Amino acid sequence: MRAYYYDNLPGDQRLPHDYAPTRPVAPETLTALNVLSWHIPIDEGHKDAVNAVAKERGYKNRDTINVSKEGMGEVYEAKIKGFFEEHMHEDEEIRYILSGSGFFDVRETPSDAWIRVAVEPGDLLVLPAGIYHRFTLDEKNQIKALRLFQDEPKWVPHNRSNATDANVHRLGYLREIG
Ligand code: KMT
Ligand code: NI
Repeated sequence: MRAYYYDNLPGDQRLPHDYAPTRPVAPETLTALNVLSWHIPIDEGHKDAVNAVAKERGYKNRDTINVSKEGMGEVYEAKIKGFFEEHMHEDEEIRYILSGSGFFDVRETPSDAWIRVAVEPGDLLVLPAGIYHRFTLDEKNQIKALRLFQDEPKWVPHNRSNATDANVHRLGYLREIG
């Protein structure tokens, strides 16, 4: 998956928002933020490979999410808006992309810059609990992803505020990345 600094220019969130020339983000930069990723090509073996990662990391439950007008119906516009509000979760956000594409934006610490991660089929992305992030579809307007959970999914997005800055999971995250 490709990662680069977001240009912060106003305009459609679904556009790449890449600087010209692009400002690439090295894999080590994401690792230092505890953002983990794998690429497991969608082929005959991908289910076994995803299951192996799930087993190793203790992800016991899963479902699929289809983010598209067809997949979400009436809640589509509201969901799209909600996904793009800067937020954190008290648990990891784990996605394995089955089809389509989109952008996860994660906040770099301490710069507070947005890093845009372009995901495509076969990408498995783990956002750690406590990281500030958001999601948008790209211009293709469709993504299908497997959502993996450790136990009971804790989906609640906590939009960034003074309260989330003091959240124990947020503070734990900052401690972990040093
Ligand atoms: C989320 O929590 O932001 C999402 O589930 C986005 C869609 S998954 C590709
Ligand atoms: Ni989220």
